[in-house]
Amino acid sequence: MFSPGSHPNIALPHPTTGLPAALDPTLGLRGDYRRMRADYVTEQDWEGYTGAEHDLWRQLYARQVVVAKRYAADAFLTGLSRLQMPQDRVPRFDETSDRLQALTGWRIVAVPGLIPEDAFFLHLAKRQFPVTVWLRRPDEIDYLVEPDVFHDFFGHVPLLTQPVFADYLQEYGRKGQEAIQLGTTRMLTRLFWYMVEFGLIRGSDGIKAYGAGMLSSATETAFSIDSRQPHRLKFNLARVMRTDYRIDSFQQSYFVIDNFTELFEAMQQPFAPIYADLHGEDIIPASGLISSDVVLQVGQQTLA
Ligand code: HBI
Ligand code: FE
Repeated sequence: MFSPGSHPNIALPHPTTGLPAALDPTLGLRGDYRRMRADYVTEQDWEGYTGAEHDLWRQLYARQVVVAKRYAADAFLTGLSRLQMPQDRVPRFDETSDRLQALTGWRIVAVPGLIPEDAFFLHLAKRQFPVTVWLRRPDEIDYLVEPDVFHDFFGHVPLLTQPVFADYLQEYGRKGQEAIQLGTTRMLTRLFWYMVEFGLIRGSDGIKAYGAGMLSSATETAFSIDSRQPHRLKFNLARVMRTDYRIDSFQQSYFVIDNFTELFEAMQQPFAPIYADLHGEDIIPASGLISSDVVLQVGQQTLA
């Protein structure tokens, strides 16, 4: 079972066809991929959302804002208020895009759902964040296998108001094409997983959550901060790049940054030498520890 709010990694080739999942019709991705441009951008069609969908957004927002107030990084909460994200209806992307653009130069682009990695990286490199247009069904309020508009919008967009994080994510996108050429996208994807979807940051009163995967989930945010089960380790770029992850349960390790500058600076170095160094190294299991780890909390790992 996927953790609520999180999403699977589409970089994994399909076991039988070898195609990336987003290109593999047998996987039956949700979303309408017929009316879009070559770069996967589509229309949001805001008028097409039903009253029931706006109501579901309201319920999701009300629940997550309580979680966020208690557990989210200040930058996330500041972003939420700066964007004036609607609480009682699905947001119109254009409205929020204009506010976001004024703050950090990022815009939101509407996409049908999961898109291939090369397209995803290209958007990030252009300071465009792809946001899925469809909303989960009411019976999926706690359980979701692909990112929807609530995960993408509520989870990801607030931090794009944070200038350093915004620059970090653009540089991440820029490094995507090189990774594809070098065949190292798995390493880059792990960085996205742990440091965009499930990142923790030290705050003035303890560790806080900033990752979109946890902050769009009703239950993983509290788990990531309060539970004694997962490891909490100091962020180290090469270490993250060789750490396996689970898409079907809560994380077994979380990486903690001191501030977004730390992340941005790690992103400024050339990655090719790091990929080369990591080439022969073993993948570390999601619950693993290695001698060079700076361990903030050893997890009991009773979930595993
Ligand atoms: N597409 N719409 C969408 N949203 C994502 O988060 C996403 C994607 N395609 C690829 C992808 N994520 C990942 O493989 C990242 O790790 C890069
Ligand atoms: Fe996401």
